[in-house]
Amino acid sequence: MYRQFAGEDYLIDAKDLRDLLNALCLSAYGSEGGFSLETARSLLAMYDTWHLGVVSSEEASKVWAFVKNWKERFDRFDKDNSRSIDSLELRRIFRDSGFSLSLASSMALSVRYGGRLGSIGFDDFILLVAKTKRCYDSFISFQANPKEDATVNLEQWMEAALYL
Ligand SMILES: [Ca+2]
Repeated sequence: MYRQFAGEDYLIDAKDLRDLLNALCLSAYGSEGGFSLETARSLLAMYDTWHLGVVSSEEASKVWAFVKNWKERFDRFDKDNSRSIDSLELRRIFRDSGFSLSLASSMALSVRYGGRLGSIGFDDFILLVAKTKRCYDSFISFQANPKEDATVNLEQWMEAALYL
């Protein structure tokens, strides 16, 4: 299926990735993921180290593994079966994944992606975890030593933050 969506150049851009992930969700879960182009862009950015706007089939399969992993958490922590994640469920998900997120950060994410009611649907959920992971990984890449603050100049910060 990856080849089919990659086209003749064997590379997968954000639009290809969106269509591929929706098709994979349909085949795995019986319903499309409802992924937006913006979510596909952020998923692609996680593996697009050199900012080329494309990923390989192998990288696309890693994106799919990432989506499956977080879909499992989304389903498991959506205790009220609302098909959406509220701020409390979001904090539990991050805690379960071993990713410590401050109360202020998780509240900001809830409002940013879930509106005033903090109700986050699946597509926005995947978008926010992709951006959060990329944001975290960017910081790590600027750290000289683990557990220390990172040193980053304005140009590096802008490039990293604008490609989340
Ligand atoms: Ca819920």
